[in-house]
Amino acid sequence: MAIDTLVQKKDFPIFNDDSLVYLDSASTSQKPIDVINGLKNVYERSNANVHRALYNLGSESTQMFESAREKISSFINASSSKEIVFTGGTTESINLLAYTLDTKLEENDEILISHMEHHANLVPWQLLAKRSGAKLRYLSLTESGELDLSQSEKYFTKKTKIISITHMSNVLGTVNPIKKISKIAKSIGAIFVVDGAQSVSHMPVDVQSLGCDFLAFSGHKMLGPTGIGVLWGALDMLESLPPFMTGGEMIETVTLESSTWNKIPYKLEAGTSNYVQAIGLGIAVEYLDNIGMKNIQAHEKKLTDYAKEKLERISGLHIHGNPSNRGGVISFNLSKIHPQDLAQFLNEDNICIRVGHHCAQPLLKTLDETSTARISFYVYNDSSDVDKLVESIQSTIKYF
Ligand code: C6P
Repeated sequence: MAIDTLVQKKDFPIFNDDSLVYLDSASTSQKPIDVINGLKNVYERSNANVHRALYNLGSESTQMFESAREKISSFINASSSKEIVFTGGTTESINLLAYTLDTKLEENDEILISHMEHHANLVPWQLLAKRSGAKLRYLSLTESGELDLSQSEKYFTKKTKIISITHMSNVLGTVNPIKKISKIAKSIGAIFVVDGAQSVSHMPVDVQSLGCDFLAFSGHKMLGPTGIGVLWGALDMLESLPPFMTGGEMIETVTLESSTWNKIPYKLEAGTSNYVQAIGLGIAVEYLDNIGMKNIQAHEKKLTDYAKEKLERISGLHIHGNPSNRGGVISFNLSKIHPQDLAQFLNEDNICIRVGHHCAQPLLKTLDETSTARISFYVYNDSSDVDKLVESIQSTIKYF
């Protein structure tokens, strides 16, 4: 049975080229015209720096910026829009934490992450461990590509001060049991950071129900512009952080000798924010809300099941991982064709997939691969995209 898109493709100008098969939304999503026009409107009609300009344009842009913060806050069910810190994206959000949480660490404390983390949720913690003398530990994975929590008492101990885990793997598609880990983190008094780069865009995410302390995500993966992302934190947690970057807006008073800090979230938003992009992200969130995150999750599940079934029938094709809870991502290898060659052949048919290590080299090592091919779905994909992919893979195999 054919699976239709969840949106009108004509909402997305990039699909004016109707031969385009875009299967790389885990990398970045395409943008609806509402978001594109929203950015244009701000620049054409309301542009002025936020929180500074005491003229009408300035109040207008400030109001739009703060209203975007409100929309994003309710999108993830934060308790208050003060809990939304605008950053450049997931990478910046996690780096902000890794630079400011050092105050909570002592030598021989432990930071716990996993083998499935993206480099953005791995390298910052490696550096923090080096700076603080803390030990970085890794949860390993089961055969099916899920977190191995079978020996949790060995990993979650009194020494564990920070836990940082991805909500959804960008390689295997595994959706991790965040609520369960939150409970364990609370029981040992550890701070729990969730990398939501692949989840906030694809499923309902409610920070209060997840029970974590921090959540990082990127606007460009959820129909929004590049250059904007969010660090959500429980208010008391954010308030306990020292400043990250310093400069304009994050201060309350400055003298030649010393400075005092602005309130949260502004204390963590030094300099001119990417306010136009934040407004664009507010529009994207409205667009997603109108579709409904539950519908998006269900749509991607249907497409993923459909694709898995068709891909599994291709001889010599191996899908990595078989998690019980998988989002809209599938990674695979062909026995006789390098992923890079495959991507080049698919490109001839205007089919976009990602190949490589997906910024998760340790995970690729556990898979015993240096590169995989990866497809990922979003609201504008349908089953004809999968059919075209499968056809193109089959003709690539024939060519080789
Ligand atoms: N993954 C992918 O193709 P930024 O680049 O800051 O927006 O997001 C970083 C990031 C962090 N965590 C996870 C789980 C991610 O998937 C990503 C981005 C893209 O898989 C680009 S490498």
